[in-house]
Amino acid sequence: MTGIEYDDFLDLGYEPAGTELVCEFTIEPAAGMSMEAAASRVASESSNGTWAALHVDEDELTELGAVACGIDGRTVTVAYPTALFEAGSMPQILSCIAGNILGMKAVDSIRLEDCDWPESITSGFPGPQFGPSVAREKLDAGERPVLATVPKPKVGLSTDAHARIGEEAWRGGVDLLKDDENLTDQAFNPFADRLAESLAARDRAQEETGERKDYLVNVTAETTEMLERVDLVAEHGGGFVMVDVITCGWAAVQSVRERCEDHGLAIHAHRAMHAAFDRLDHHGVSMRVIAQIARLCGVDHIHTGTAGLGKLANEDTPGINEWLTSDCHGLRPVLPVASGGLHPGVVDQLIDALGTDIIVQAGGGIHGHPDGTHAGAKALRQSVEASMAGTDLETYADDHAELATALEKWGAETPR
Ligand code: CAP
Ligand code: MG
Repeated sequence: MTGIEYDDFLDLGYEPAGTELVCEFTIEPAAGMSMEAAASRVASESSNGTWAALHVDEDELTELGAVACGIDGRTVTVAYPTALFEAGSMPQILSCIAGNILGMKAVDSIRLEDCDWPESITSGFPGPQFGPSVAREKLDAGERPVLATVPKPKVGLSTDAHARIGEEAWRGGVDLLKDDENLTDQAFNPFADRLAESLAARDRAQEETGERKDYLVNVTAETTEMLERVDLVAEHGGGFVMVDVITCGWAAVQSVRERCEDHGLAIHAHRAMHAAFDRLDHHGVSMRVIAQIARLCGVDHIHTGTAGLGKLANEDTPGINEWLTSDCHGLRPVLPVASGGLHPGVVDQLIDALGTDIIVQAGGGIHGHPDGTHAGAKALRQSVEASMAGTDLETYADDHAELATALEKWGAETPR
């Protein structure tokens, strides 16, 4: 017989094996609870332990206990054996490392900050099909950032208006039209009509500009329905789909990834609801971990923020983008998306902060242009051309009226 109790899950001298998933947590122990005691409870409750001492026949038990192997201030490091996890199942992994422990009384707060994923786990996941290569394989962006726009207002436009705005933006120099996160299949703009009309507009814009264009159509829905929408996108000659990955859930994302492999479709991940997990710096799940999960599950693009330049709160965009494009046991990289309150006047700062291997999405920053969508798209494209040429925006605006108008309206700041 072997006993299992909380203390068994703490070993500060333990060196994690290369095959183990190593997670970093920030914890605030409850009153009267030491860091060690809290750490052992985190390791126990997120693997195979519980509050009562257990006595089990070794012959009937596979040893799966995690080990709290490091404490540094309020940071706790926990190592998990691969056998604890079902290969290729993100929901099961998260039910361990981000499950009950986030609600334990033993801690006043706990945040999953980072994970070091071993190959024994990443090999069970497909990773992205394309990643940053979409810029050259599916579009003609070359070395510059890919430009995207969401028609605004975000919902309520008719299908005709949506497609018309898309065509004006594409003709103005944008590469990708993108649905908003809350636009799916509503009566005012049904999915199938929107798909067909927008792709027809895309084809006209491609004809006129000589550049490849595409559409990030939002397929978010109940999973079976979502897979049918993916098939419809392929049938209509689309090259991309968009999914609200947090609200759909990772199981659904994994199903979409499989279906997109069949059709060669790239996946744009919108992260609506991420702030419920990562907004507080002492509780929840960090955006860094959410981005890691998304890469393993196989999205090609994911929103990671604007390095503080936009309208939304973000954490550590440069650090997250670096992880998304660094080696991870051979998984393809992910193309980061900067979005939220962006306009031509901040593009130079954005590229300084995040580089050019990004998607720049501007909704209000294009459709709010005083001369309308087409001029707004041209202004955004001009701001990128200026940055790529190393010319400051003001100087470039001397010969580019659309950019000049945008700078006059918005300057180099994003209003809150
Ligand atoms: C941006 C946006 C995006 C956010 C998402 C919006 O519109 O369409 O959903 O950027 O946030 O609805 O606000 P604007 P994040 O370009 O008009 O601001 O990228 O941080 O996930
Ligand atoms: Mg949006």
